[in-house]
Amino acid sequence: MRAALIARQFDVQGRLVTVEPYGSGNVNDTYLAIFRTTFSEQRFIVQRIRKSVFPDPEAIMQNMRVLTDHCHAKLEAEAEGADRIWQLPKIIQTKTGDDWVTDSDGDLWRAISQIASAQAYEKVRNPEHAHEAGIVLGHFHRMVSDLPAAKLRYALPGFHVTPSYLAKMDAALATPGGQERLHDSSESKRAVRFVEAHRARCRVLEDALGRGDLQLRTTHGDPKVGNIMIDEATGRGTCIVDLDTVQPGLVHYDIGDATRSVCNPAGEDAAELGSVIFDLDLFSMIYRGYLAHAQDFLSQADHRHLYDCIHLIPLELGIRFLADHLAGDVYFKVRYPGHNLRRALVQFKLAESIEARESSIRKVLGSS
Ligand code: GN1
Ligand code: MG
Repeated sequence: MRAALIARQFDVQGRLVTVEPYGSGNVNDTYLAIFRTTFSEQRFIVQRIRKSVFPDPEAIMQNMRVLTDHCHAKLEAEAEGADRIWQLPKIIQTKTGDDWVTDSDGDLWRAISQIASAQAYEKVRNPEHAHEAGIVLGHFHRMVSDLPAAKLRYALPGFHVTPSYLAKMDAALATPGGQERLHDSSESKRAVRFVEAHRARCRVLEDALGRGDLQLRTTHGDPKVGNIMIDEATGRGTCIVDLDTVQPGLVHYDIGDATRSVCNPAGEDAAELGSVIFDLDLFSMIYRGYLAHAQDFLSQADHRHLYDCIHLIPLELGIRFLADHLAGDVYFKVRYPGHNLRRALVQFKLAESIEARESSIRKVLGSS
C-alpha cells in the first residue's frame, strides 16, 4: 500500500506496525501510522494533500513551518505561566531532512505528530465544550497576533472570500449539468432562492476589509469543532489541529466558522433539518471562552463586525456546498448522492436561525 511506503520515508524510530485510514476530513486523505521498537511506540499522521483542492501544496507546508516555528517557541516561553499544557502539531521531517515527500504521481505527502491523549468531536457535547472551543481559538489567535500575515502565502486563493463562492455557484448554474441538478429537486431550487435572497449581504466582510475597517491577520481558516482537541485527562481544550488552511485572512472568518460549528448541536450532517438551530447558551459560552484570550487584540471595528461574520460564514459554507452540488461534487467528499445539497440546507437553516436570534446574539456580543 502506498501510504505504508510513504510512512517509512519519515524520520521515525522503529518498525512500521500499521497504517490505517484515519479521521473524517472532507478533503485530504489521512492515515494513522504506528511504529514500534522493543520499548517504545510512535503514532503519527500521514497525509496526502489533494491537488484538486489545494493547488499549491508546497505553500501549505511553508506556512505550516512558519506557523509552527512561531507558535512552538511561544508555547515554550509561556509554558510556566499557562493554565494548562498547550499542544500544537509538529512537522515530522523525512530521513533526508525535508518537510514533505512527493510521490510518483506528483502528490505531496507529509507527516505530522499526533496530539497526546486528546480527542476531537464532530458535534458539540455541552456548554463546557463550547467554552473550551472558544478558549482554544482565542489562544490560537493571541499566539499568532504578532505573526505578520505577510509572512504567509495564500495556499488557497479566495478562501472565505464569500463573493468568490457566489461566482462559483453562478458558474455552475451556467452549465447544462448545473441546470440539470437545479431542476432535479425542489430542494435545490429552494436553496438557490435562499442564496438569491441573501446575495447582497455576501460582501459585508470584504467591503469592510476594502474600506480598511478590518485588517488581514494570520488565521486558522477551519476552526470547526472537529478540529478542536480536548485533553482526555482534564476535559480542557489542548490545541487546534488541521493547519492546512492557515493563511492571511480575517479573524472574523475563524470566529464565524467556529460559531457556526459549535453553536449548532445537531451538527453539519443533521438528520433532521428541524433540529438545526443556533443555540444561544452555547454561543455565550464559546464567546466568553474566546474573549478570555481575545480582549487584547480585538479592535472596536473588529467588535462591530462580529454579528456579520456569525451570520455570513454559515451562509458562505452553504453556498460552497450548494455550488459543489451543482458542479457535480468535485470538491467536498460525499457519502451519498445529494449529500452536498443536504449539507447546504443545514447551513441555510442555521443562517435563518441566526437571523431570527439577531437581537439576542447582539446582546451577548454587547454585554461583554
Ligand atoms: C472542509 O477537509 P475538512 O473537513 O478539514 C473545508 C472547510 C469546511 C469543512 C466543512 C480546505 O474541511 O472549509 O468548513 O470542510 N476545507 C477546505 O466540514 O475547503
Ligand atoms: Mg480542514
